[in-house]
Amino acid sequence: MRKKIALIGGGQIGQILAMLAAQKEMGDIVLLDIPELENPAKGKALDLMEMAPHGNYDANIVGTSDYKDIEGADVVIVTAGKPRQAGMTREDLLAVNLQIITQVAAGVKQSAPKAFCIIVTNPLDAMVYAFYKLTGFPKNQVVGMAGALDTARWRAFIAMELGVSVADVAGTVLGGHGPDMVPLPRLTTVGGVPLNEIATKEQIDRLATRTREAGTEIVKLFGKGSAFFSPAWSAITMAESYLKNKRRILPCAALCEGEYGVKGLFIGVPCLIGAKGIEKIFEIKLADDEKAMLQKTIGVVAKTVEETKL
Ligand code: A3D
Repeated sequence: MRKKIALIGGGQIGQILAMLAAQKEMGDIVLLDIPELENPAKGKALDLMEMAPHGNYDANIVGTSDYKDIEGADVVIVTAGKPRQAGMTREDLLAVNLQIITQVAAGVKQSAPKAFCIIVTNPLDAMVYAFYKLTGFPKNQVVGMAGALDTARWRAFIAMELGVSVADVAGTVLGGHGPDMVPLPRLTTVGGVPLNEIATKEQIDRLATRTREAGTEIVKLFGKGSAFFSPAWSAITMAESYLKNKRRILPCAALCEGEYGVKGLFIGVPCLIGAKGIEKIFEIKLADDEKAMLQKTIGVVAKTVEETKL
C-alpha cells in the first residue's frame, strides 16, 4: 500500500509540497483547505493528476476540506495560516494563526493520530508548541520546520558569495525562527575547509545577518506573501527522511527537555529524523558567544509561547 501524505493548507507552500511529494512518488496526497477553498484545492489536485503523464509519477491526489479524507495519513504537513505581508513580523501572526492551528490540531488528532506532523505555520516555534499541546501527541511525532530552511539559506548565501557548489557547503543554524537565530560559522565548512579560513570576518558577518533576515528579504521582494519554494523543499526533506527512514540529521524545532538548557520549548536544534520521528537531538558544545546568542533566541521564543497561554 502506498504511504499517505496529508497537506493541511493548500496555498502557496501547500501546492508546492503537493507537487514535490508527487514528483518524488512519496505516496498518495490529500490537499486540505477551508471549505471556502475546497474547490481550488480540488482543482490543484486535479491539475497535478493531469501533470502525472509528463511528470512520470503515480499518485492519487485529492483536494478536500473534510478531515475524514486524511484518515490513516503517515505524514501531515501543516501550512494552514496567514503568511506575513511587508512590514509585519512573524509574531504579528500569532493571534490569527493560533486560532487556525487550534482547528487543525483538532482535525488531525481526530483523523490522523499516528501521523508524523511537520508544522510550518508562523510564528513557527509557538505554533509547533501549540499543536503539540493541543493534540497531546508524543514529542517525537511533532516537529517544526524552520532550521532546515534557515540552514539552506545560510548554505545558499555562502555558495553564492564564494562561487562554489552549494553541495559542498555544510553547516547549521540553531535557535528560533526569527532575526535572533544562530548561524554557526565556527562549525561551517566548504568542501571540508573551515569557513573562517576561506572567508573574511566581514563576509561571514554579512552572510549571517542576511540569513537571519532572509525571510524578510523575500517578503519585501514579493510585496505580498512570503517564501514558498524553499520552505516546501525543506519540509519535504524532513518528511522523506521519516517515510524512508533516511536518518537525516537536520536542524528542526524539536521539544527540548533539558537539551541546551531548554525546558519545555520547541527550539531549532540538530535532530535525527527516522522511522520513529524525532529519534535524537544532538547537543553541540557551544562557545560562550554562541551560548549567549542561543539564550537570546530562547528568550524570544519563550515570550511568544507564553502569549499562546497553552
Ligand atoms: P497561503 O498561500 O496564504 O496559504 C495558506 C493556506 O492555509 C490558505 O490556502 C488558507 O486558505 C489555508 N487555511 C487557512 N485557515 C485554514 C484552516 N483552518 N484549515 C485549513 N487550511 C486553512 O500561505 P503560505 O502557504 O505562503 O504560508 C503558509 C504559512 O507558512 C504561513 O503562516 C507562513 O508564515 C508560514 N511560513 C513559514 C516558513 C518557515 O520557515 C517556518 C516559511 C514561509 C512561510
